[in-house]
Amino acid sequence: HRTGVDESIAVDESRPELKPPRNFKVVLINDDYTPMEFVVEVLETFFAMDREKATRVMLHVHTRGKGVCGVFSRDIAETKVAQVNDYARHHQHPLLCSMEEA
Ligand code: NFA
Repeated sequence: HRTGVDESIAVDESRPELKPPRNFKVVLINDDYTPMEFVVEVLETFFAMDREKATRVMLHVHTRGKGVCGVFSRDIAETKVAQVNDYARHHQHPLLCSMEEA
């Protein structure tokens, strides 16, 4: 017969505890040689910015030395960094992208 103990009460199952996923800022670094228009193109292409936002972020990087392109999971941030650095190298520009924990 029913005691009320075994049924109707959800007993929590033992599962390994997961650490919350960490987020990472993808950062663009200023240099003296990469054309401004190329940086705008990178921000539009890899970070889905419209021309106004891409221009604002490019000018921030240009005047402040670095700037955040977006915040992503570690995997996505690593992919963005590699894509931007490969693209810049392919076009023979010294533009550098890196990531830092958010
Ligand atoms: N400082 C570069 C120039 O004057 C433009 C630039 C902006 C480069 C943002 C890299 C990042 N041509």
